[in-house]
Amino acid sequence: MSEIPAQVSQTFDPLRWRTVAGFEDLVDMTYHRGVERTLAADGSVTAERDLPVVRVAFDRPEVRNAFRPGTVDELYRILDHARLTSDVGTVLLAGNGPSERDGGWAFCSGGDQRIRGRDGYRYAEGETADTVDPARAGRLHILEVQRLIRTMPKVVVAVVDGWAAGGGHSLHVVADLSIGCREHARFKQTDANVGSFDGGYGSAYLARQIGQKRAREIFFLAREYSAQDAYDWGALNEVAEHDDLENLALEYALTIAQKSPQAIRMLKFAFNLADDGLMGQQVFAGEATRLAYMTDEAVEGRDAFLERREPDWSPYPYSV
Ligand code: S0N
Repeated sequence: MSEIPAQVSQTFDPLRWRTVAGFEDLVDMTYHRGVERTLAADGSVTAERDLPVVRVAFDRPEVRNAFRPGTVDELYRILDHARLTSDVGTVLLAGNGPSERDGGWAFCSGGDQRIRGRDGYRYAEGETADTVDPARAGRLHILEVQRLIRTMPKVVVAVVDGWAAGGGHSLHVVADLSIGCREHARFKQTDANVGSFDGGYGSAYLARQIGQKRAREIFFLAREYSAQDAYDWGALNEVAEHDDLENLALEYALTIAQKSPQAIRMLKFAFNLADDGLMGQQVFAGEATRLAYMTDEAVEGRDAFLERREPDWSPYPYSV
């Protein structure tokens, strides 16, 4: 039986999660695996089973969950672990909160502006242009995270419980599904306010979702929008009351878990294909090749090579 984890967010129910082993060193993020625990009358845990879902959350509520390079490193590491965990089908991406200082809620407010230099982001506060590792400064590696979300064979759900601003807004856009809290979720694309611009998924893919005029308005005017606005425009799958948001996210994960993993994976990559160009085709085709390797026809090709003979394709028709 796993230990009941620490309370990482006001909306986090520790009884429904366990800390993922090997990630005890996280500083800016939290990472939990969903569990179903059975309790005795005295509250002790009598049984436990893993659920096919993980919760990945920004844990810098004092800066509205802004990310610095170390945050992005942790996020990438967690997502890659989730990608490789074969009994996890859904990844919930959230923000812990509220801020102890002012009670504000955030999903993520994008790049940490306090450590942005002319040559990119400092790895940590206090780092200078002389001490920064040039291999890390200026790396837009949040874009690597976006690509991982896009190509991982799992459903990524943005659970927006507060501000989604700047690069945080873009993460919600790139997620497969998004749900938002009626009371606290706020959307604002501040990139142009601070001289940054996500010219990829954050903008162009947003326009695919909600149309060119509205996407341009969101970037050019940087207004504040509610969860209901985002839902009405097709940028959000569902709006939930604050107390129901995590339940709804878990319900999504458990529903997805009832579907064929292969079908979900192929559908995700099929949805991506047209917008992702040749890279989208490559990801989709990679899965098709993996399936083809399971056929007798492909086995015949491999065996013929290994046995140094001509392949016999006669059992395999051109028309099916
Ligand atoms: C989120 C906002 C709207 C919330 O407003 P609210 O509720 O009034 O709170 P505040 O009082 O403003 O904030 C509370 C405290 O949190 C700090 N803070 C908030 N956001 C950030 C942030 N992004 N960086 C650092 N600190 C932040 C506030 O300063 C305050 O602390 P105190 O009281 O101590 O000052 C509002 O906070 C807001 O507008 N935030 C800024 C949002 C923003 O502009 N984000 C950056 C946008 N750009 C990116 O994200 C780029 C992302 C990226 O990496 C990228 C992607 C593609 C291509 C290039 C890049 C790249 O730049 O590298």
